[in-house]
Amino acid sequence: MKNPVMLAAGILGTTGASLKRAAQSGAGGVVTKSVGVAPREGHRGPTVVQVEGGLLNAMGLPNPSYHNFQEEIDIGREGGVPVVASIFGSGPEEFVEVAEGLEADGFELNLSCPHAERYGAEIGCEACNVEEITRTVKESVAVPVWVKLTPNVADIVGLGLAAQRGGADGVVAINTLKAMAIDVESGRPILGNRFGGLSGPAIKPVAIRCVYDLASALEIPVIGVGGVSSWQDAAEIIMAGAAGVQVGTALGGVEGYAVFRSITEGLSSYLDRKGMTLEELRGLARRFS
Ligand code: RRO
Repeated sequence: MKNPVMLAAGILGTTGASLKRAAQSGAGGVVTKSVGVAPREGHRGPTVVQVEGGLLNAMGLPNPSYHNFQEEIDIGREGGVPVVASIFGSGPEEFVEVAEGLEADGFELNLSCPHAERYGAEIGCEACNVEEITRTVKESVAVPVWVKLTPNVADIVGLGLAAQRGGADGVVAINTLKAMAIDVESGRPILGNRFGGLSGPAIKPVAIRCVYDLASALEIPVIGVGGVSSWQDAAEIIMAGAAGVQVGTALGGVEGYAVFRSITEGLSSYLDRKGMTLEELRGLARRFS
């Protein structure tokens, strides 16, 4: 990639036009919305609510299925940066079916959505599933395979090590934190699904800690995601050990797509000012153990 700042899965990754626009706005790579074997409408609404420090979502994996998605990837590729397809399934067979059915520059295995029955974190919280699914997909495709991990476990490093044993080329940390909001007038859970995933600034310290722990234990690259909205946030997650950074919820902020340029330009001015390379910045905080 020409720079380490990518569009995270799930935000604006449903259409080729928005993938392409993220690329043209300065993203070094883009990740699609997760796609599976069959079309899904997702959970009933409300599916997103703004809360203090971020967003709570329970979209419920809405997607048109891989059968109807190649064109979006192809349009996204016109942006001139790698397009990584985020994919999900209920087990190794479904993951392989989707991966073999799509042509992308890489795959990100969603083993971490916090609120979808039979998918995501329901299977991805067990290290044996992470290892088996990673290995099976790796054996079926020739492009890089990343595994997106859930922070909603006691031991995210155990999951990262399982992905590494399965042959992953990298892990992506973190998906959203399982969370809930209740309307105080009615007492009703706000999200249609009741529970959802928290993203945005509130989860950044959790992401920093997960990346730090993973980068200390793994030999494969860790891609950091969670509450990154400025070049300072990007620098912080790289100092924790991230080899790349993904930006999601911040795309809904005032800057919109311009956030990619402000992060990449801010980061390179910072590196110039410090007389450092990205490589030298990576994992800097781990020296202070
Ligand atoms: O679609 C979703 O509701 C969703 C997914 Br696939 C995910 O990985 N993480 C998330 O917070 N929401």
